[in-house]
Amino acid sequence: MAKTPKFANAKVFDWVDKWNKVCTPDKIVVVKGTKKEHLDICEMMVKNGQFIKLNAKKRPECYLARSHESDVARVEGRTFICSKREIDAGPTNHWMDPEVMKPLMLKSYKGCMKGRTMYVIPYAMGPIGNPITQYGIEVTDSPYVVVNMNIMTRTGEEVLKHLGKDGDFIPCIHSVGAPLKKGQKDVAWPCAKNIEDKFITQFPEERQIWSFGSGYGGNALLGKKCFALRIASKMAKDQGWMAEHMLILTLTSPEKKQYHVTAAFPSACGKTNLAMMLPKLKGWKLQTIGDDIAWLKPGEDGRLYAINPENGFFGVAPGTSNDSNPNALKSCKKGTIFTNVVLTPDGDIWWEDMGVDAPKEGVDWKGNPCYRCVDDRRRMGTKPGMTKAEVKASGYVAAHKKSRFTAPAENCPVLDKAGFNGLYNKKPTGVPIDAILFGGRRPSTIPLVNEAKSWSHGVFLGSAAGSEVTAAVISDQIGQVRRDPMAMLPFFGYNVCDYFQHWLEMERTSPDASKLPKIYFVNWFRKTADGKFMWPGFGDNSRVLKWICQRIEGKVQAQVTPIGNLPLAKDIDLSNNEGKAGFTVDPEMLAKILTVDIEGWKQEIRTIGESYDEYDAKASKGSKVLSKTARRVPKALRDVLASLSSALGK
Ligand code: GTP
Ligand code: SPV
Ligand code: MN
Repeated sequence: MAKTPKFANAKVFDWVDKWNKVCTPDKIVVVKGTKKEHLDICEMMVKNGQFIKLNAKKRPECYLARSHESDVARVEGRTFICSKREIDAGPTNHWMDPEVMKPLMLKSYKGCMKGRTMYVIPYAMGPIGNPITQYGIEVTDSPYVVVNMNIMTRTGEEVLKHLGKDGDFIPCIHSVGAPLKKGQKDVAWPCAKNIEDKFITQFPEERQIWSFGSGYGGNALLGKKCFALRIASKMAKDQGWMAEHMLILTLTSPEKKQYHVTAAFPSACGKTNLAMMLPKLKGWKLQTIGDDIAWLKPGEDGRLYAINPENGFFGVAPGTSNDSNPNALKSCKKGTIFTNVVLTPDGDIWWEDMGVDAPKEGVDWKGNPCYRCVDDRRRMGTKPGMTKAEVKASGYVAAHKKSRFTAPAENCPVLDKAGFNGLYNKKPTGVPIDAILFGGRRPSTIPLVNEAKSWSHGVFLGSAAGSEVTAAVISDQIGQVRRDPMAMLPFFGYNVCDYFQHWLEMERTSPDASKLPKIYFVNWFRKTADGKFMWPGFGDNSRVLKWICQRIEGKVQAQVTPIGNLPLAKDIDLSNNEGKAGFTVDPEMLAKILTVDIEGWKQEIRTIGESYDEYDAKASKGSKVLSKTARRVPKALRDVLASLSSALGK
């Protein structure tokens, strides 16, 4: 057995020592967080066949990993909130009694690191020393996790130094769940192959994270969804702040006025794209602070101040192109880890809709050869000579649909360095937020942008966020809206009804509620009957951001409607970035996405009500000992729904 190293912090020692005894690794390495150590681990993984080093001229210090076919995304069905009482996990989470879960998982962890190295990763969520920042220790047997955590969080000795003797942190344990026998050769992507053997477990009251069996993304990089959203949302609820699935951006007007905006869109609905967008409007500048998670704390002045707790971008690869998101592509130029994309013969990477020609042949995400289509330079098939139609019909993609890049934030050409470092006016407060956006993929009904009439109306709009189900997801639910309140559905660390109440409380407990951010609901995804996007999206979304800034300044009027305040079409700036007219959106189309679809909204109200009813029904199940009212969708939200319903008429 390996000897547990010394740590100045007794709680760190106890955590590492406990898992050393349970998991019995061959060796323990405490991650220092230096660049040399990072590259040494990457090179070791190359030797072991777990990484492919990319062409150093084209992609310096970049590597490609191919995951096991069973381990390509978060596993929501195996994600558990283990609060003591089921009611505290709420109607949207999988719950298990911690007294049952712990022994069960301990059985899996027993001897699980045999033949492997146990890494101890001290990490910070946020700039080290910032008052909003929190700390974690992740014990893991995955070098892939170590190098991804090095990019996604601030890791290493500095964190241990900051923790000192008694600094607090969130203890995390992770194992891929694949011990090695003596002399057994490792595989390229070790993990538990059966889905039932995977566990992504949060203990919100004890503030611990136990993960087993998966090596992928949010399942394994425990600082991200497990800590920064599930555990942090519970901490935030207890302590009066907010942990949200939101990007943070800084927008500067031609008059040099700065605005800070956060936006919560469900997974794969455009956060990374909006966070790094190139505005199409002359004189407007956009900078990135974060692309996935925001922690917001109320200041004494009543404003909400935000930091991005992360240090890198774990972005969706397919669709990222020079047209859609040039800044994301530039962020991947060096020091990036790619997972499940195509390897080109010259040691570079490629994916569908990257906006560049596919190589004549390459290696797909499964490690099999793939070939450029004969009639489409931007698509690949499994055999030479295939046509685009043949490939489309087979459903084949050469890069996995959920393939991702792990890129250092510092690579982003438009990073707002001060904001990213948690500074505002040189003080470590985080940045004051002017507007909060909610959104999702809504092919019908939901207008381009809708301004909430009040904070509680905004909370209502957030609670009703969601995306329409497309054929790619669940075929028998096509056209239905899957509600994803505040884009947090997979990430609530506690009861969703209490979470709604917490949002409402932010206004009630604010020292000056008039200073809270204005709330908007945006929808870039309206479609025509024949399935075409009605709004160009991407850089053109700057036109919507400008309108929002003008509303904040009180510079433009709005159409006051029952559902909220919508722009007058004339107030959406349609000039291009040379300041000339040139933007092509059909005026009829624009008018349509700026109009209240009365019939659509009646249907909308019905289904929002149904989602509330479902939370209520499940929330009161097994809650005999508790006050039921505290566990139901707050009355304030029901009131908004009722008044909207009567305003629209039957
Ligand atoms: P997670 O990292 O999973 O949380 O996703 P995300 O919210 O960061 O989504 P991302 O920005 O990676 O976008 C996902 C997909 O949405 C990509 O395929 C984009 O091309 C597409 N997308 C993003 N913005 C727009 C837009 O304004 N219009 C349209 N039509 N598509 C968009
Ligand atoms: C998401 O699914 O919202 C992601 C990817 O950002 S993961 O980190 O895997 O959760
Ligand atoms: Mn995300």
